[in-house]
Amino acid sequence: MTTTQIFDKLWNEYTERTPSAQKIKDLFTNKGNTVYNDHVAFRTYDDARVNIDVLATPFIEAGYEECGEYTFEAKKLYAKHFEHTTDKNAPRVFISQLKTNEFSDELQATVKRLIDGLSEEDLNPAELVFKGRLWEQPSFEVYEKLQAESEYAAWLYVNGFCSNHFTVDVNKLDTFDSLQEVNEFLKENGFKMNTSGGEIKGTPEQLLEQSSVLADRIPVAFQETTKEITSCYYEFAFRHPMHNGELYSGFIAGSADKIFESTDMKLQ
Ligand code: OOG
Ligand code: NI
Repeated sequence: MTTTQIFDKLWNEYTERTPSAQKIKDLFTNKGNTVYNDHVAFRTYDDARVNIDVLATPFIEAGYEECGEYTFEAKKLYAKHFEHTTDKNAPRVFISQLKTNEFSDELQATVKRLIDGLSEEDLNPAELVFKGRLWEQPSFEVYEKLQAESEYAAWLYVNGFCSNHFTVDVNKLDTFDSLQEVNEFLKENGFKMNTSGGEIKGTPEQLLEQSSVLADRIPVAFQETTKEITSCYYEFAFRHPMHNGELYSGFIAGSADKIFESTDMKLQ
């Protein structure tokens, strides 16, 4: 698949789960902007059958390479970011994984059981990012046990493999000059921002400023009952130039740590 085909398919699936993202994109477009993506993100468990490197397969095949790695001690996560080697307009890709062996035996057994239940076809690396939840209809009891240890683990149990967020490249918006302006516009239009660690994560000195809306909530049919659970969210990024004049292209672990919380049920 070409880069365009990959991101078109991902966007279609993402906006079905995240109606707010399409609404926000339309608001920008109606004001005369063309919306470009800064990056798209994915989550996974660190099991060798589905880890970051496996999820990265379609991107590597389309010409991406690994560019940076990040560790999140408290949340027990590890992440890598990828960039296209030649197409500078292709969005960056950010993939994180849960360090399962730092959690309870029960959590580790649950994750192993879910992945053991998948077929070879389910596990096709070229397709995994498009597949969503591949395992059992979720159990609310299992969900709550995972959530007690990790919001990320519980979110992934329900939502599966999918683009967790797209990110608007604020530098390329014609009618906005700063992330502050974007945030005010979103709030005027009734969207709720993730305020964990402040509405804007990162500073001009860190060369990357980021904000995000809280994740949408969608009804999930658990085995026991139907509940509204967070799906995905939309992020906004403004990059500053480095000494050589080029825009900074990496991520900031301290900011990312708070952006992850956009899907936390506790913030809703
Ligand atoms: C990823 C959170 C981090 C960023 O841009 O720093 C991130 C996630 O929520 O899966 O996207
Ligand atoms: Ni992001």
